[in-house]
Amino acid sequence: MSEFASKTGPFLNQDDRDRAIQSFQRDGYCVLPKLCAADFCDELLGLSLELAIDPAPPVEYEADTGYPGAPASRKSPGGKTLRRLRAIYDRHPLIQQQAGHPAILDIVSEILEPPIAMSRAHHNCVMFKDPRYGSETGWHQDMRYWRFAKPELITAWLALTEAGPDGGCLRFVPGSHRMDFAADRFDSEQFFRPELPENAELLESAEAVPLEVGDVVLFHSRLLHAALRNSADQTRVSLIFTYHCQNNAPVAGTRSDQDPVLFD
Ligand SMILES: O=C(O)CCC(=O)C(=O)O
Repeated sequence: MSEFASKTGPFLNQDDRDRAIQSFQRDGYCVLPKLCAADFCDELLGLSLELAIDPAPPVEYEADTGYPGAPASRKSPGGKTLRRLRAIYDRHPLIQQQAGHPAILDIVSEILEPPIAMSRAHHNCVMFKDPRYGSETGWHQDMRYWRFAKPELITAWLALTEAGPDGGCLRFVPGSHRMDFAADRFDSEQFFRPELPENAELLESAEAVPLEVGDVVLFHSRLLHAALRNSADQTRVSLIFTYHCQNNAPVAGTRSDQDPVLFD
């Protein structure tokens, strides 16, 4: 697994930074353990839970996902269990602080080409996964839903609660960001078809990536990833942003085409 020690400060030391970048380039993801301080994560978690009470739109409920394990409709038991508080960047300055985390921008700038932008259209959310009604997310590449000039984006996922193997942690297929897949290896909803023998063989190399509070995982928009349901006893909460080069523009008129946040 791509994991290495980090300092508690906002910047990584040179060795950890180099190893993070190497891991990312090889595997398509890297974990930055304890990148965010515990008290900062506490504040972000408190704020997220507060915003989740009678949440202002845009939001996504479990019933809206249509994923395995999701309630059938918003009217079904658990149907209005919150899955995503969307457009989170513009909701609070504390959240903006995390989006502009200097170590994340530094690593992303090294992998992509600066200056960097953050997409308001994709992720840009607090994601919840409830133990009772939280659904499973099948194998997919985020890039199959996004439209940019180049398929080169990086997502930063901060754990605000523990996300262990029982808690629906992310699973990745290392190196899949460098592979090309024929369209028929995905279903009509753009999920990778686990029943195909060539897909099943590749999925055997998948790694579960448990995170503790304050850990950040960076992953490539072409990386195959998935997450099971949450069978732990607490809701999983994470704060998620996606970055790209400012010169890698969203395709006009698509869902990706929203004014990004620009970082100098
Ligand atoms: O937590 C999950 O179920 C995975 C979510 C995910 O992969 C995504 O939103 O792209």
